[in-house]
Amino acid sequence: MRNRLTRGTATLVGLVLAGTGLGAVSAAPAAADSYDCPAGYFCGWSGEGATGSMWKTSKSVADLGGWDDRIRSYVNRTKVIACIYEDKDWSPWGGYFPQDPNSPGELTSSPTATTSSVKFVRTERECSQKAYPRWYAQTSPKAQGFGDMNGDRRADVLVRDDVGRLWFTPGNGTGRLVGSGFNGMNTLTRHGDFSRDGREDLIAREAATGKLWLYPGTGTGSLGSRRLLGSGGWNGMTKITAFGDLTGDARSDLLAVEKATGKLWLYPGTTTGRLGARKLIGSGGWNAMNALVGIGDVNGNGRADLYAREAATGKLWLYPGTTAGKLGARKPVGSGGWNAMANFISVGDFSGDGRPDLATVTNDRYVIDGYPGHLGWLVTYRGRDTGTLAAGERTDGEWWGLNGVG
Ligand SMILES: [Ca+2]
Ligand SMILES: [Ca+2]
Ligand SMILES: [Ca+2]
Ligand SMILES: [Ca+2]
Repeated sequence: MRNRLTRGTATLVGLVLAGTGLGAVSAAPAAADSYDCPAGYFCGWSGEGATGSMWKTSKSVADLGGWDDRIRSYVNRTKVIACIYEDKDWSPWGGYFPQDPNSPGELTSSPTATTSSVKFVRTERECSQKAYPRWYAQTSPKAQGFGDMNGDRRADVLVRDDVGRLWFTPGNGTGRLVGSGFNGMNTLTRHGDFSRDGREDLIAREAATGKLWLYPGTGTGSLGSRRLLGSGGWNGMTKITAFGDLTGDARSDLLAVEKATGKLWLYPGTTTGRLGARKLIGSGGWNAMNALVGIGDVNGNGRADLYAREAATGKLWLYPGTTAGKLGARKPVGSGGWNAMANFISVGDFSGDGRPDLATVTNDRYVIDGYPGHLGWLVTYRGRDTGTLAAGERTDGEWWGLNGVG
């Protein structure tokens, strides 16, 4: 999903698009000369409509030199995004336009020539910043047992970008590539250790096959060779959520809703790192919920608790895990408005007070100053000892252009 056109004008990309002459110009009908641009190149012409002399490059160029502010029409015949900047050195501040790959014959034309540098990237975010967002977390006084892939008691986030690369962000603003090809997965979830080595793992559902895969964490944020956790049929389930321990055997369990029945099932983690026979923990009605979050043990009874978002109302409910291995009477968390969240991230304690917290990323229903459209904000909620959350803090507006976080 491309976010560029739907983002509000208060965000960085919205502002720079508004300021660039190139952004207002759409692709023109084919001009014969645009076919002169070979596949694999970005080409610019001194005249509109691919007329005049042609400049071409297959590599990023920080300074167009003699071609600075001379390109009046261009085409992107590479297979990646060409960021076209008003300023030299790929500086986004003066304005830029992310040009997707063009088909032969397409081109973009403008009467003014403002291009000063060109950079090739895989994802639109990278025109202005890193492929991954900035994530910061404090060190927790105690290990939470989840949300921490490298075992430093600091909450981590896994980020999937638009081209399916997976980034490990350890909570100090940096990120590291730990995988690719994950766009074939339509569920990514993690909550503690399933493989029985004490290191947090990632669970993913493969869209094409309905298989469930375990990617064992290596304890550094990286992932080892995957192995099959569920041989098929998982496409009949929805909201697959690594959850934490509900059964009381200190092993992490998995939850999922059966689409056909709305039943909520628990798949217990076993001593061999597999999933045991499933148990019914919700007899129906769970299709009314459109997000589940394994938030951790928020009320301190040693059993994992669940947050669930009700689609019709946008309410978030706390379902406390009971010592009988079931879910107790629910109570509301906050007053609604949770449908403005695209992602819930169960990261554990990022605030450093020992209690699990919740991180969210907004969708375009998120309202700032009375106006919706503010997708891609990281909004963080500190956990309280009542199992509910403190007011959300708008933490960072640059969590856009991603394909999932967890
Ligand atoms: Ca960590
Ligand atoms: Ca593990
Ligand atoms: Ca609990
Ligand atoms: Ca906390």
